[in-house]
Amino acid sequence: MTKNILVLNGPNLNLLGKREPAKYGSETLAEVQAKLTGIATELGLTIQMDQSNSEGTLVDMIHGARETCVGIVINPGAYSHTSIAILDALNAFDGAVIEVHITNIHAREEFRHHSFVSARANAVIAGCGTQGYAFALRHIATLV
Ligand code: CA2
Repeated sequence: MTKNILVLNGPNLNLLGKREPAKYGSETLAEVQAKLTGIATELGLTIQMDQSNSEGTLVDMIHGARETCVGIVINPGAYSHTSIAILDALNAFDGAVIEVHITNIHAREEFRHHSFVSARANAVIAGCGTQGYAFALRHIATLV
């Protein structure tokens, strides 16, 4: 069976490509998904891409991945800096986890410098723009 990867995006990332292009780039989430689907095919993987603005829904999606996915690429958005619930859900997931940030969170406000999710992540990619998702997918292919 093909290895499935959950690509999960947190709050406000539905606005990608529609607002603040100087900070987050001009690619929409749908365009990112189209690119990742092509790369996944090349790598012999499939992807499921989801986004939610709600912490509980993100937790539920991570729980769902326990049955269906061998890896998770996650940009938890602002919940990176606040959510122990998302960290706990990821700790209950057995596969590989890559954390992605479009911006370099370490070059931004101090409150963005710490991510709870990083304690669980196999790797963290920050500051590569939306290309970071592709880097994450290529790396997770080496882990799963
Ligand atoms: O750099 C990242 O990917 C972040 O996870 C993005 C979050 C931010 O809270 C994190 O500190 C770093 C914010 C996502 C907001 O996404 C938007 C995209 C386009 C327009 C407006 C917001």
